[in-house]
Amino acid sequence: MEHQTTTEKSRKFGESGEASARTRSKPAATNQICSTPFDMQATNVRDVRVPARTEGSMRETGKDYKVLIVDDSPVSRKLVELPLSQKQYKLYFAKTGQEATNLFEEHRPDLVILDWVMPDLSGEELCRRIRSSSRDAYSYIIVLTGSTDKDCLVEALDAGADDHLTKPFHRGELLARVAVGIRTIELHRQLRTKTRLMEKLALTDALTGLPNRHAIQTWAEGQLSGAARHGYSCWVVVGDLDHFKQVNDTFGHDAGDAVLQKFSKILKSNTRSSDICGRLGGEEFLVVLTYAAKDDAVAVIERIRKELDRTLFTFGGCTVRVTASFGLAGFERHQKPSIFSKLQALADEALYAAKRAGRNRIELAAGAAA
Ligand code: GH3
Ligand code: MG
Ligand code: MG
Repeated sequence: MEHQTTTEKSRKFGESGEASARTRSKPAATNQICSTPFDMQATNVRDVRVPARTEGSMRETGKDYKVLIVDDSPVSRKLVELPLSQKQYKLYFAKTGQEATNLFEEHRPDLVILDWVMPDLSGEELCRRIRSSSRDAYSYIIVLTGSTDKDCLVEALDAGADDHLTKPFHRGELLARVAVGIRTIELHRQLRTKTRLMEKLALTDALTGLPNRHAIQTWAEGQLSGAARHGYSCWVVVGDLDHFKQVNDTFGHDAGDAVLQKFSKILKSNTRSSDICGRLGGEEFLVVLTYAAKDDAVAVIERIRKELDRTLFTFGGCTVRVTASFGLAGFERHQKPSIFSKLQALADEALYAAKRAGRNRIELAAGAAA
C-alpha cells in the first residue's frame, strides 16, 4: 500500500524495513380470464359479468389474487362468481377438469374453488394434479360438495384440498372461507420472500455484495465439472490485497472496508457475467474465468491489478494507494482438467510466490506457466 499527504511524498507500506513475510493463514383450453362464466343463452341468467381488471389495477388495490372457479354447472359457477366479483379478485372459469388443469398451468391461481363432481375428472384427481404441479407457490383449494358425507370430505382433504363447502352454501361463508384462503396465501408469500432473502444472504458477502466463499465454491465446482465434460478452459485466480493490515492500522477499519468495497467493484466490472468473482474472506478474493485462453485470463487479471494500482483513496487527508497480488492456476481447453480444490491450492501457492517476489504482481502456478 502506498500513501501520501498532499505535502508528503508517497511511500509504500511494507517497505520501511518491515519483514515482508506473510502473516496470513492458509488459507389447450382457451384463455378464459374474466370471460363470461357460462353460456348465457343456454342458461338465460342475467349477465353480471365481472368488470375486466388489469394486472396493474389489481396491484394498485393490493388485491392481486387470482381465483379459479371450476364447475360444470353454469348456475353453480355464477353462485360463486357473484359474491367474489364484488371483491377485487381476478376470476378465471373452467367448465371441466381438463380446462381447469390448463388454466391452472397457465395462470397459477392463488385460490381454486372446485366442484367435487365433474364430467371428465373427479375433484380428487384435479386436487392431486394441482398439488403435484404446484411449484414453490402455494394454491389454496376449496372443494364444493353436494353431499354432507364425511368420507367425501376426508377424501378431498387427503387429496390436497384445504377446505370445503357444502352446496348450497351461504354467501357469507363462501367469502369468509375465501378470505381464510387468502390469509394463508399471504403467509406463504411472506415466507417465500423471506426464504429467498435468507438464501441470498447465506450466499452473499455482506460488506461487498459479492458471492461468499460457499457460493463461489459451489459455482466453481459446477464450472469445473462442466469444463471437464465439455473440454473448455478454466482459470482460478486468488487475489489478496497487499499490506492491507496497515490500511486498517493507519486509517481505521472503515477505511479498510472502503478499500475492500472498491476492490470488489473493480473485480466485478472487469469480469464477464459468465465468470464469477467472490470474497473468500478477509482481504482475499477468488475469480474463476472460463472459455478464456491463459493469456486472455492473465490480461483480465492484469487489467484488474492496474486499475487498483492507479486508484487513489483519500483517508484523513492522506491520499493512499493500495495494491494486490494474484496467483493463477487452471487449464486450457482440451487440456487435462483439475478439480477445484486442487486448482485453488495451486493458485494459492502462486499467490505466495507473488508476495515473495515483491507483491503487486501476478504469478502463474507451475502447471499453468508453460
Ligand atoms: P500481505 O501483503 O502479506 O497479504 O499482508 P496483509 O497485511 O494484507 O495481510 P494480513 O493477513 O497480515 O492482514 C490481513 C488484514 O485484513 C487483517 C485484518 O484486520 C484485515 N481484514 C480482514 N477482514 C477485514 C474486513 O472485513 N474489514 C477490514 N477493514 N479489514 C479486514
Ligand atoms: Mg490475506
Ligand atoms: Mg493481504
